[in-house]
Amino acid sequence: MSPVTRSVALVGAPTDIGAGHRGSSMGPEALRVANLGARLARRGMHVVDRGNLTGPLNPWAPPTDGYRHLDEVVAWNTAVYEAVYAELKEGNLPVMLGGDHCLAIGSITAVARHCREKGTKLRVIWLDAHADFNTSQITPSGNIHGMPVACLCGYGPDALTGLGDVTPATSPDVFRQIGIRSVDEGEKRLVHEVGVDIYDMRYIDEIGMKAAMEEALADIDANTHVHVSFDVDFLDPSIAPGVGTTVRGGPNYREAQLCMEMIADTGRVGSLDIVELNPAFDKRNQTARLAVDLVESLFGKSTLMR
Ligand code: NNH
Ligand code: MN
Ligand code: MN
Ligand code: MN
Repeated sequence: MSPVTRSVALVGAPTDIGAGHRGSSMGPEALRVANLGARLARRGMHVVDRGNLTGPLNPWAPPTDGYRHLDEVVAWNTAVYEAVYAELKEGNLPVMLGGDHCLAIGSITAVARHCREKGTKLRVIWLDAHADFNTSQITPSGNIHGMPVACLCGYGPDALTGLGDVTPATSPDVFRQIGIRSVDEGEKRLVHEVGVDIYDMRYIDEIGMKAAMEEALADIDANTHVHVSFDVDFLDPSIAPGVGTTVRGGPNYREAQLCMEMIADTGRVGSLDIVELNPAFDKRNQTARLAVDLVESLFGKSTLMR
């Protein structure tokens, strides 16, 4: 761990604008109730809670031209982009509290700009059951939370691919996707075509979380900024029921903890999204508490005795 105290800024984005279920708008408060800030402070970090961003309400409308709520998604992502960029500029480590996963378009566009300005290499560790690489042409739902990685790589509407200083904000080689087990048909063709590095559950089951993470983290060096985009549906639903889109066969607690500890060991984590937590599906805030526990591991809480 670096000797300097790290300043962490919590930025709430209470919206379910890109999701297929209502309720992830309550995610930021559930994470606060689960003591996210105090837990990180206990780890020796300086924590400031910036409160919540604001944006349009969810009109709960059907898709138009393959997108649900595109204008509102653009508004929320613009707010996230500006807030996350401002924190990075001040030298803080932004933790974006979603909200659904469409908000990663804004946060990662900001991180990508920061990396370009600093001359650092960007690595995005995408923890998710889903690849989130749909486009308006192939999406089965029109829900933009299924599209953020595609948008960040330039496959999406101009208003989302061009949020930042450069279009597109990133490229497929930046991403390492872990825990993937639900990919739509057209989406599967597209991720193969563009070459996204995917560590799916079949692969993790076969070689184990340790070997999979060693590969996924292999080329991180001292000049790398690691952004973790933590979709809580990454976790097995038996331990994390509080999400809108559960998919069986995800990492158990020990695998998820090891995954977080290994990312922490790189010492390069520079920004984080915690998304898709949906308190309307949760039981006694257990999924929020689990997410907080795992984020503590991501920031250096270790079970290691040697
Ligand atoms: N692939 C589906 C879609 O695009 C579901 C996406 N849902 C997610 N993604 N929770 O992480 O509609
Ligand atoms: Mn996702
Ligand atoms: Mn997901
Ligand atoms: Mn940085």
